Parts: sequence; C-alpha cells; structure tokens
Amino acid sequence: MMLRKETLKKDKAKQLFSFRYALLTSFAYLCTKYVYILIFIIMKISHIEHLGIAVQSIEESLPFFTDVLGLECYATEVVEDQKVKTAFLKCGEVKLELLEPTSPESTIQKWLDKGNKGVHHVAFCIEDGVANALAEVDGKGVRLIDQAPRKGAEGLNIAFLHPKSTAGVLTELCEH
Ligand code: CMX
Repeated sequence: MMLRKETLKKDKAKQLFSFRYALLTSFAYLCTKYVYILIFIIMKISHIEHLGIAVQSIEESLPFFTDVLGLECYATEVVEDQKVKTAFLKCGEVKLELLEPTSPESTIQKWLDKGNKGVHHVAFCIEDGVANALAEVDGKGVRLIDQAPRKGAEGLNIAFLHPKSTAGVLTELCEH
C-alpha cells in the first residue's frame, strides 16, 4: 500500500515536471521569436515605385513607350543636381522614368558611354520611411550611396544603394 502511494506520488511529480517543462520551453520559444522579430525587423516595401531607364534621347525613345506600348507620358522634369532630364510614364501602379543625360558629367551619360542602356535602376516604395530603411540596410552591411534621404524627381525622398552590394541592381529607396 505504502509502495503504491509512493509510486503515485512519483508519477504526479513527473507529470508536473513535464507540464512545467513544456510551459517553459513554449515560453522560451515565444521569447526567442519575439526578440528575433525585434532585431531583424525588415522594412516594408509596398511596391516598385518606378524603373529608371537610361536613354540618350527622350525625344527619340518616347514614341516606343507612347505609340507602341500605348503608355501616357504625364510629366517631364529636369533634375539639376543629377544632371538628367526625366520623362514619366504610368504603367498601372508602377512608373517608368526615362532618364536623359543633360551633361557629359551625368552618371547616366557615363553609364551609357560604357555601352550600357535600358533599365538603369529599380526604385522601391518604402512604407515606413527611407531614413529608417537606410539605417536598417546600413546595419546589415549594405553599401550606401546616399547616407541620408534627399529630394529626387517628383519631390520624393530618395536614397540609392550601391549595386556592388545589391546583387548588381542599382537600387533606389523612395517614399511619398
Ligand atoms: N546598375 C548596375 N551596376 C552599375 C550601375 C547600374 N546602374 N552603374 C554602375 N554600376 C557598376 C559598374 O558597372 C561598376 O562595376 P564594375 O566595377 O564591375 O565595372 C561599378 O558599379 C562602379 O562603381 P563606382 O566606381 O563606385 O561608381 P561609378 O562612378 O561607376 O557610379 C554609381 C556608379 C551607381 C555609384 C552612380 O551611378 C550613382 O551614384 N548612382 C546613383 C545616382 C543616380 O543613378 N542618378 C541618376 C538617376 C537620377 C534620378 O533617378 O533622378
């Protein structure tokens, strides 16, 4: 009789131990997950804002986009500090930004001179701010071209990331 009671007591203690163990491991798992989310918080990209397309002449390239693809060119703008003239077309939610150099010193002219043409950069629309996104990618070791957001075409806050640390795609972060 005494032995049976003793065994029952031991079983109960074992059950309590495994229950507490399960509770503790679940708690530890949730904590780890929460801390992981906090540390590795990832920027929110809503969509591709635009594709930058380098052309030698907007006048010569535009008819393909308007007359063949049927897209509407809704704005042109000269961005002095980037030494480019831009033409914007809308394609659903995404824009195409044609970029024509306005000076031999323009990064676009230099890129064209190396024999490149076509898609020059991809711009992502950041929901929670370019400054936050820059701090985040900087922390992850990505090489920044712009250390802080600056004004780009259409008055957007923008910043570029170097193609050497973005899988070869010149990447622009922007916010409305
Ligand atoms: N896409 C992918 N790679 C590119 C690139 C592009 N658009 N432009 C340059 N590179 C590569 C080059 O091929 C080169 O690679 P290799 O060394 O393997 O040949 C490397 O980048 C050169 O890098 P760098 O010597 O640091 O710089 P560059 O003088 O060639 O300038 C860059 C390149 C990206 C830093 C410069 O173009 C820049 O600052 N761009 C951001 C601003 C910009 O593009 N403005 C124009 C658009 C403005 C607007 O949208 O309004």
